[in-house]
Amino acid sequence: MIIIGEKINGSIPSVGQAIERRDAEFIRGLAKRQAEAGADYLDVCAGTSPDKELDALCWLIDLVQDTVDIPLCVDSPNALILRQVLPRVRQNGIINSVSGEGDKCEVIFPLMKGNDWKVIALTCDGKGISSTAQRKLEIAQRLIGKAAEYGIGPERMFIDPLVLALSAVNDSMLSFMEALRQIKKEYPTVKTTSGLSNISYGAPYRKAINLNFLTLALSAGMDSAIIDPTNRDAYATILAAEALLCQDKFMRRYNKAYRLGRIGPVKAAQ
Ligand code: THG
Repeated sequence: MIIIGEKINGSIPSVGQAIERRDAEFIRGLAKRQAEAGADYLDVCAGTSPDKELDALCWLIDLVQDTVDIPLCVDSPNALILRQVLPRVRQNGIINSVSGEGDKCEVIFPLMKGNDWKVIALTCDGKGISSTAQRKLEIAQRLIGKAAEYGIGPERMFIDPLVLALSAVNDSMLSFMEALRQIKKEYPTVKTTSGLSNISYGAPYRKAINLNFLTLALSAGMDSAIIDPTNRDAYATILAAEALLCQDKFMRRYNKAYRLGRIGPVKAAQ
């Protein structure tokens, strides 16, 4: 599982405040802890009002890449902002995101020519968020087709089938899983991803929903997740599910994570 660390996101209140007062040490701490916990990419999202976003995102990008050596997943709802910040990113990572909405693809895909930047593509368009597996697949097909026109292969794309809240849509998980299966069947080299919090929105004891979401999504072919890698339960759930699904030969990674103290009970300080 490719882990995208979610913590550097201004929509988390404590992080939003740290960004507002340009508290570099706070953000550096988030970057270091997520890197140590095993993140493959770090999501960076300013989550501020549009007039402040460009400055805040530039500050975050410079700071995080001066602190850790792992690639970024640059997250903005605004394709024009993504285009403006990309030149200052030193290590090619993931652009988060494009979708079938407006001219996002036309702004982003040309930036991916002749390099190995990857992109997250959300399965929504001008008609809104797709709720059936069929619609999710159709939008994915359209986005993958459009990327191909710019010479971008499916192996550089992470499809995010946008899971809806279970409290609002009864079969949300089933259509999400069905979409994952169909997308992976049609495009074996494409990657799939998702955030973790939408599924449990509006439900009590969200942790139980979130952790089971991870297991079920992994079994349906999800390759990546945008999560908090310092959340030991989430990390252990991923490693356990991978071992159970025969994606971890001789449980090597599970055992190693335990030995390193990344999963399992926290040992008391000596
Ligand atoms: N898809 C894509 N990008 C995304 C999302 C997605 N970017 C933003 C979001 N969804 C993913 N990022 C977050 C960041 C923080 C939280 C949820 C989603 C969050 N964090 C709590 C906190 O830090 O306090 C709880 C963390 C925990 O569970 O341990 O709520 O869906 N492409």
